[in-house]
Formats: sequence, structure tokens, C-alpha cells
Amino acid sequence: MISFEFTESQIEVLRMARELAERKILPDIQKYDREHKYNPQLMKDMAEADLLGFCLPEQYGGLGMDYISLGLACEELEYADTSARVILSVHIGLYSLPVCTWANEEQKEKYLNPCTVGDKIGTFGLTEPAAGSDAVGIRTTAVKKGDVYLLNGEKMWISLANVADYFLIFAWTDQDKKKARDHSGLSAFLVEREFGGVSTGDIYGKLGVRAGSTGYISMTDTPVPAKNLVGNEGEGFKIAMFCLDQGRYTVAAGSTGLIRACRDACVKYARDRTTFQHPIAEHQLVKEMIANMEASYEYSRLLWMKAGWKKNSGEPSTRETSLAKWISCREAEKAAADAVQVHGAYGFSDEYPVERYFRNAKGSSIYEGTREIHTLLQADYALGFREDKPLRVHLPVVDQG
Ligand code: COS
Repeated sequence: MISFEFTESQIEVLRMARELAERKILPDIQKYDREHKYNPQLMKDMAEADLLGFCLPEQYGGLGMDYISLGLACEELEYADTSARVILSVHIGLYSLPVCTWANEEQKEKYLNPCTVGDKIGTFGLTEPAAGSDAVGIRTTAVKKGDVYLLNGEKMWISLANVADYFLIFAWTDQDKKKARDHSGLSAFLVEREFGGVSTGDIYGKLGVRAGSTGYISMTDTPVPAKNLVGNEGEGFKIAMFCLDQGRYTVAAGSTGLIRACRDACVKYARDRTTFQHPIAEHQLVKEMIANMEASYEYSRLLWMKAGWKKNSGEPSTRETSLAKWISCREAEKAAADAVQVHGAYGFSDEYPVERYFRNAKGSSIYEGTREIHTLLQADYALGFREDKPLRVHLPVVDQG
């Protein structure tokens, strides 16, 4: 059954995220964004508000809430700033949910439970300096020596790289398959910062998400215990794609929040600002831009909710997630560009938040699958060239009550 009513627990998550955004993000976001600084306190505040593990099962320290709740929290956080939503995308979407799904019980106890309660931070390392969209183009290798794998390689554009304790890293375990670009030679590993040979750093000079932590991870002969292999050897590509299914979902919901932020900023400004002796809200071309934001918000929301509904029912949702991610990010870029336009010269300065929305919106059409990758995926689904196959593991079952 499809219902547009939220449950009490979904409303509670929405309230928690909105309150955190209003109290802990919005008051200082202009300062952190201007200074290109990540606020380490925010993660602690999110942990305290139960926002780092609410959609993980209770047996692993979470609150057992559903995936619609996750989307709602992402919408609310990105309404305030993209950098806050990115924390959920990475820590929950790309790390905790996949670890919960693919790791064994021993691994979960060590690498999931402390993350769910916010004692440790997890991130995801797939992208490299020379491989983003082309996931099998990565170069990182994992060579087995006795009971460890030695990892060598460089990961780039990794959110939370410089603050995370645990990394879900993708590397080639079969060097012949690497040469042949056969994805079944890739594997996934849980790597601790403390394992040795790991160094991380921040990337400076970003166009947007300036209050977010984005960096690199470099591994030189990093010894990773063989028991830290996640899933089976050779399942790395599938695990990476699974991670992206969850991460892209959070990006879709977050971008929807950014569209709403653009709409609300424009509604306020258009009512207040007068030109030609009328509030600009009365000018038809301004109305058109606001109407487009309204429509974009509504259909982007329906798309991420459809993907969330499929996740709740335990069905594969790669197709729906990709569509939601593509459309909401495309619309967020348009909404933010129009929001600057509605604000005129004021939109061109950081006196108003729309300039930040404009810079932040650009990244989401690049990370977690460029708009071009999603366009091609959607064409291939429609043409019957691609279909989602059942997996041997599934997202944790959630309480939808
Ligand atoms: N979950 C689990 N398994 C998946 C999957 C998913 N979402 N998507 C594909 N697979 C499986 C397939 O079932 C297939 O398994 P078999 O070989 O057993 O049949 C295998 O993985 C290979 O799938 P496929 O042939 O569809 O892979 P492609 O080479 O067509 O994938 C794209 C190409 C471009 C879709 C993929 O590389 C991609 O998404 N790239 C973008 C990566 C990205 O987003 N990078 C940004 C990282 S974060 S900044």
C-alpha cells in the first residue's frame, strides 16, 4: 500500500534533523563555508541526536528506523547545508548500511556497532585520482601474504577521509583480472587508520561543500588482516555498487532538500524585494522560476520516496535510486541557478545563502555517479539492456510502523 502520510517515527526523525539543523548548523554555516572549514563538533552533535545510526537495526546499536526516515533526515540536513547531509551519505549510506549487509557478525561487532553510536567514524574508498565513473579502472591492489593482505594505492575525493577511523576500501586481489578489467577480481576490505602505512589529508580549493571534509587516503604496504575481507574475494565490485545504491539515495533526498531551500529563500525574497513599484513576486518571469522550483521539489521527493519504499520492502532499488539521484541533482542545479537569478546582485554575494546553494548543487551532479552515468543507466534500463539482479544479501529489514 502506498501512503503519503508519515508514521510517528518518521515524523520524529524529521523533527530531530530539523532541530539539529536549526540549532547546530544554520547559526555558523556561513562562517565555516567562508573559511573552508569542517566543524568536527557537528558529528558529535549528530551522534548525540541519534542521527548517526537511527536506521541501523537495534541489535547493532541503532534505532531500527526505516529508509524513508533516512531520506527525510537527509532532506532536512541538506536544507541547511550540503556538508551535513554528506556526513549521513558517507557514514550511513556508503559505510554502515553496506557493512551491516555484507560483513560477518564478528566484523559488525568491531566495525559497525561503534559507528552506529558515533564513537567511530566510517567512510568509503573507491574513487582514485585516475578512476571515478570507471570503477574497474581503479589501481589499488591487495596482495595476500600469509594471514594479511598488503594494500597499496591512493583514494581521492573521499568524504571524511581525514577524520574517519575506519575505511571500506576496494582493491584488486586478482592481478590478472585487473589487467583484463574483469570486475570479479575486485575485493572489499575494512581498514583501520591504525593499521600502519595509512596517511590521509584534506583537499583544498573546492567550489562547493566547503564546510565538508573531503580528502585523500594513501596506503603503502598497509597490512590488513585476512579476516577483514568483506564478503567473498571477488565481490568487491558488487559491494561497491551496493554502497552506491545507498549513498545515491541519500544524495537524491538531500538534493530535494536543497531545492526546497532554494524555493523558500526565493519566496521570502520575492515577497520582500520591490522593483518597478511592485514586489518581484508579482513579476511573471520570477513566478515562473518559483513555480519550477515547486514542481522540481515535488517530483524529486516522489522519486526518492519511491526508491525508499522499494528499500523498505527489501526489493532491489538500483534503477529507482539512480533515477531519483539523477533527476533531483539536475533539478537542484537548476533551482539553485534560478535562486541566484531571483536574488539578482544579492544572489551573487554570500550575504544570502543562495550563492552557497549554487556552489553546493554542482557537486552532486558529479559525485556518486555523474549525471552522464545516470542518463546512460536510465536509457539502458528503458531499452532493456540492463536489469537489476537479485543479490545474495539484502539491506536490513526495518520497522515501518
Ligand atoms: N548492486 C549489486 N551488484 C550490482 C549492482 C548493484 N547496484 N549493479 C551491478 N551489479 C553487479 C551486476 O549484477 C553484475 O554481476 P554479474 O557479473 O555477476 O552479472 C556486476 O555487478 C557487473 O555489473 P554491470 O555489468 O552492470 O557493471 P557495469 O560495468 O555495466 O557498470 C557502471 C558500469 C558505469 C554502471 C558502474 O561502473 C558505475 O556505476 N560507475 C559509477 C561509479 C561511481 O558512482 N563512482 C563514484 C564513487 S563516489 S564519488
